[in-house]
Amino acid sequence: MKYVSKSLFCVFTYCFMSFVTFAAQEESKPFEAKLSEDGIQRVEVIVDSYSFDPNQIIVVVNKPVEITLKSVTKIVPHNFTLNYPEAGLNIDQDIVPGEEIKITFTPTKTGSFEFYCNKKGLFGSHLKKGMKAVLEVRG
Ligand SMILES: [Cu+2]
Repeated sequence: MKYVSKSLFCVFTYCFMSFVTFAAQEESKPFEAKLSEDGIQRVEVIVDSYSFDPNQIIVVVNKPVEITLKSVTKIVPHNFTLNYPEAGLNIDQDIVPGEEIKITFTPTKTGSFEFYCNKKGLFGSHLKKGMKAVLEVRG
């Protein structure tokens, strides 16, 4: 009997750990920005607690990018920080709950650049809760 309960405990632990690992893996949702006739690459991003959707934005280097940030939260303020001045990326923009704002910039280097929310709640930073994403600049 003791053996059985120990086995059950192991199975339970294994299932639980698998679930934790699965939950921790963030699904990548790549999105290629659309190049408009006016030469601007546009993309819409849904800002929620605690995510950016899409969380992987693909753009082309040396062409202006316009990101529309749509907050879908009612109370929680968020932020968009993209800080790589050497690549033409230098944004620190707060996003009021429920509002929609546009940010524009022109990436001057190729590479993968992380952006995130710099807000902190009672239980830690939004970044630690996974509120980050990637801007991929291609040649
Ligand atoms: Cu946030």
